Amino acid sequence: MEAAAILFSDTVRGEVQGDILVVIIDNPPVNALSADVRSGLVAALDRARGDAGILGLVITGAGRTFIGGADIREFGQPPVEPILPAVIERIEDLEKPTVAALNGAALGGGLEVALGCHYRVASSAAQMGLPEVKLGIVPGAGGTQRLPRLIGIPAAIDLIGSGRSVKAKEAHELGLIDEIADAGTVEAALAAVRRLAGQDPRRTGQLAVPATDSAAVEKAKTRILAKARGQHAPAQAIRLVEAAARPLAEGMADERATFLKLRESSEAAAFRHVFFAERQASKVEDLEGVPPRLVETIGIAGLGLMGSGIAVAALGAGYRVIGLDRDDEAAARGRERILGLLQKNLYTGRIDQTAFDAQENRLSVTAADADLAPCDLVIEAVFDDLDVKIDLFRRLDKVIRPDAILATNTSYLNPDEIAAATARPERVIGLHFFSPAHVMRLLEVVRCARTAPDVLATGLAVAKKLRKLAIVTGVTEGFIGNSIFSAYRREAEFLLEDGALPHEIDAALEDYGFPMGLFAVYDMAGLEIAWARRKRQAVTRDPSERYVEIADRLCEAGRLGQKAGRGWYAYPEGKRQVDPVVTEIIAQCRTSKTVTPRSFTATEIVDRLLAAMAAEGRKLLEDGIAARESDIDLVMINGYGFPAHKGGPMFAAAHTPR
Ligand code: T1G
Repeated sequence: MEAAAILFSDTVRGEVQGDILVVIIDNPPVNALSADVRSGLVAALDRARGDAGILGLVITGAGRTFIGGADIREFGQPPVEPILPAVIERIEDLEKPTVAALNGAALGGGLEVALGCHYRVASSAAQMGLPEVKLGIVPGAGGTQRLPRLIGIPAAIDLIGSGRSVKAKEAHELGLIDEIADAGTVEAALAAVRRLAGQDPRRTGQLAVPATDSAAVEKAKTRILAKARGQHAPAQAIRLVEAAARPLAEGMADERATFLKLRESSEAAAFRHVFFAERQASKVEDLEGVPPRLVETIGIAGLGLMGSGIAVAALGAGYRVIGLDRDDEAAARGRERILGLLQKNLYTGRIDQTAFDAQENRLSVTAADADLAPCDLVIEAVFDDLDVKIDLFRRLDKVIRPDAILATNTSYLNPDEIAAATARPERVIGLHFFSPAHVMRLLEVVRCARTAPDVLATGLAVAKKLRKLAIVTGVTEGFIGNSIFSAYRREAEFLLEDGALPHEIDAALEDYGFPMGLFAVYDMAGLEIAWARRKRQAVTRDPSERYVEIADRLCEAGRLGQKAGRGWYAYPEGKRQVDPVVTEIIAQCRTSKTVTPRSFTATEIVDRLLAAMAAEGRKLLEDGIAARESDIDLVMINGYGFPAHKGGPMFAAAHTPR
């Protein structure tokens, strides 16, 4: 087979294979649809149309990605011709069969290019989706109009409204792709071109939208809107998909106008901030070029809720796991807990039987410290008590290899003190997981006073493999997340004393986009642990510091949260309700401090909470605990329910219109 290379632009080249033109998009790192790619595609299409010797076209991507979408760096700049919808229209209009060979991720504009093709072949590892709502926008190049024509309105609402991506198997079942090609996507696409040659191209834009029953549409809509919490893009995406059964040009014009409008929105700006913040977070000062140590076996000391979650995350990432607990019985219970979580993953289809078996095989548990000797990294997840942790680290320090790493999962203790108890403090790091550890994406990686650079680099490499979002933090009580959370909590209690009621604060927060208000969260988590902490701290508390006693009064009255049937709210028949008794307790506390309550608007409430978080954030930056504002934003979004579409507390406090 002859293969002559043709350059259509700097980032698009072609190879003629027999009588088929294979167009390769080569724009590292993710083949984003920059202006150069778009003009290269147009040149390739012109060539295909004008050359009678060309039977048809295959479009594919170089490297691991098909096309990662529009070039996000071009957002906020004036559009450059040729614009993507026009390029895709040309693909669809071509008289010769055009087949997308999805060698890897086809996202956003990338999937829209594929939708414009006449046939789609994907490798089984390829991932497809329209994640635009996660950037605060709707697809801008026909996604909302072509996708429902292929997979129907309810499925399109689900995919576009949630922004989730699907693997080839699901995409095939939905009708999004025509074929899965395990060996050689391009070869399968070439074969498809040959099969399709001479037939009328199946143009997605000309297909009728499949008829659907309105109940299915309503169900899909309700599910998406329930999670949208104040975002605009999902509702707009749904509106466009629902209206897809009209002439394509009309739908495209509506989509484009909506896309351009949303692109200028504060929601989109916040999401773009989050997108780039995530890419920034992995860039850590002084670590450039520092190679991580090899980690294959992870020890987990303490197999309670947290330890088991960490174990499941580690097994899922391919690590060998050795779990350690107090005695044989506790170790066996830990093993059961871990297997229970794996089983759940199996039932819900997150893993298949083969993966389950492999993960089970990589797990062992023990009650003997010495069995952790083969570990490259040991993560402790025992009770958050300094003496307990120091004792454990001393023991582990003796049994593991000198080059193995010791990590503590403490939330509030000082890891430097734990490190100091070992013979090699430079190998100690903090890995602060969030519960449930196999689900929550955030991982605070704590750089202790003496942590060696390659130990920190290893922490980050392991986090990446665990598919966690790692944020590096210095040592301070509560690290980044709990420091900001404490400031937020303190301010919320000041607000209570000043005149706001718990349900007013919660409503303001939920309206702003938090999944749940602060006081409802307290009730769900239970008030006892924080109460015990406050009692411990009482002796050292500065008496001149403002202290709100309302929570203490509630606890003393046995209002320990939802499990106790009452807390900040009452729970008759399990339903959360405002409780006049709580209102009365709050009123008494105000009177005893001679506070004259005033009322607060929702905006005032949110502004005060944001200001408190931002002030604490600035302190963390000044003290060198956090490296950049955007790291703080990511911690609060991924660990504490701060709405991503507001960009995080630092971004929001800086961008809130006054
Ligand atoms: N534009 C520009 N840069 C991008 C990019 C994009 N779309 N996607 C990734 N990058 C950069 C990223 O910043 C990083 O850079 C590097 O690529 C590697 O990324 C008209 C409007 C494709 C699955 O939302 O999901 O199309 O930090 O570490 O793990 O309707 O990147 O190295 O300098 O994430 O291999 C929709 C987002 C756009 C896709 C690859 N597209 N990207 O994962 O690499 S909107 C997205 C991803 C759109 C149209 C609309 C992933 C990936 P640096 P990475 P990866």
